[in-house]
Amino acid sequence: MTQPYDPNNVFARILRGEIPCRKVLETEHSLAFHDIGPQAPTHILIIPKGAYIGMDDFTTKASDAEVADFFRAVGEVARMAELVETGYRVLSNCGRNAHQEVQHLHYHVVGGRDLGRMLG
Ligand code: DGP
Repeated sequence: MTQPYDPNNVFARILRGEIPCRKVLETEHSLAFHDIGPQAPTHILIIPKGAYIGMDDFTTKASDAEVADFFRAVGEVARMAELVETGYRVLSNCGRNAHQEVQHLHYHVVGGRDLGRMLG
């Protein structure tokens, strides 16, 4: 059984303005801000404004407009951070095996240095 969405998770609190963040981009359905513990010179998180834990509920419950807005925001953040020419990594940890820490869907956009190879 999947867990219910916790409205008091840290990203829900950022969305409500209860916790500050260093905002990068805000769109109708998405918010992007700097990660609190950057793993590279650029480390930005993109989240949907809706209450989605991971890719499963996002892709089954969100509207087409929310999904399109979110993925466009991911691309726009990479452009805004000037990562397109040098390259960058996009990843999302979903669930227990991926060690998802915050239970609100988020994509990491990481770049600004050589990130090494991943998955072989
Ligand atoms: P993950 O393991 O994929 O669930 O990563 C969660 C990320 O969220 C992690 O890189 C650190 C970041 N994070 C946790 N709490 C906060 C916070 O209060 N503010 C910001 N900006 N980032 C946070």
